[in-house]
Amino acid sequence: NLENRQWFRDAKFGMFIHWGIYSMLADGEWVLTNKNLNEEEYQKLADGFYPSKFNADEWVRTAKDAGMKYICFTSRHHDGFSMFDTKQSDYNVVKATPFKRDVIKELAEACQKHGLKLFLYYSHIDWHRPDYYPWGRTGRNTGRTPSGTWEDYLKFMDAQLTELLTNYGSIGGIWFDGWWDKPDADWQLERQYTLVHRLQPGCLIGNNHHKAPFEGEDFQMFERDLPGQNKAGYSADAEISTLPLESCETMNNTWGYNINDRNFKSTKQLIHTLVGASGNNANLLLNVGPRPGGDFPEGSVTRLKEIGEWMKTYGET
Ligand code: FUL
Repeated sequence: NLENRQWFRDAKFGMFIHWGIYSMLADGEWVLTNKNLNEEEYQKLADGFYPSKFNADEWVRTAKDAGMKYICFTSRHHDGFSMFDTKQSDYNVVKATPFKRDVIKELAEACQKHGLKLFLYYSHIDWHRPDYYPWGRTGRNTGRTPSGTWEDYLKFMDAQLTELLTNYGSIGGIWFDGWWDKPDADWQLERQYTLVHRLQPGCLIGNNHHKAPFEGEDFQMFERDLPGQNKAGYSADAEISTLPLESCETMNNTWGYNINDRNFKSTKQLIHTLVGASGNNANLLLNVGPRPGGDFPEGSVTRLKEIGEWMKTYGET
């Protein structure tokens, strides 16, 4: 574990990937709640998910060529749709879509082949399950009727984490997110963290809660800010810990693919952010929101290429 923490510190640069059935609506990963959509209708998006251009090898090579050492992929975002083969719910990419391919399996193989580590974003929030109840601050209006218990929900997450940490070889880390939706809920994070570390002692744990880390976490992340800053407004209570640090950023404004979001930062600005993170002892996890068809938007591709050129000259290997 200490060894992996050191690996993480040295890695410096990774690729965040937000991709799910929300990508089809091309309006960011929060579209279900931001646009007050009917959740039952939203589920039907899965029927049309057939990303003919998805090529895990190409994604991973693109990251590697940009000088990145790891990838962090959304295994399940707040909409509750699993991008992997899970027995815990049929609402997943293999069962519910005509694509039927296990995206995480393909990514894990490609990462293995190219020597990058695979991290998995895992949402604590779920806007789909009726046992994610009482509803948190977000996702209240999706039209669900509550059923089941909080204990059921915790068990569901434990079972999914067990699958993720058993079926895909070595996982670099779990990037938890969403605790802040229900700060007063009994999350039993200690139990969850113990499970993760029991299954894969080397798997690093981070939790995007915008505070000092909890017991059991291995790295601390800062959403859209460098450690110590609070420009984005998430990190007011974030004390910098002695753990390895990571800052995550988008290239334009949204994480998930957004057809209207042309507000790309320049390559120069992005390199500046990377250098700034490094100077603050933090990694940069730079986001790409692939299109529904599975390819990266041009804006991202050109910037990644240019960053790669810069890394060849100035980045450490
Ligand atoms: C946030 C999420 O709510 C966003 O959708 C995104 O995944 C970002 C990295 O973390 O907390």
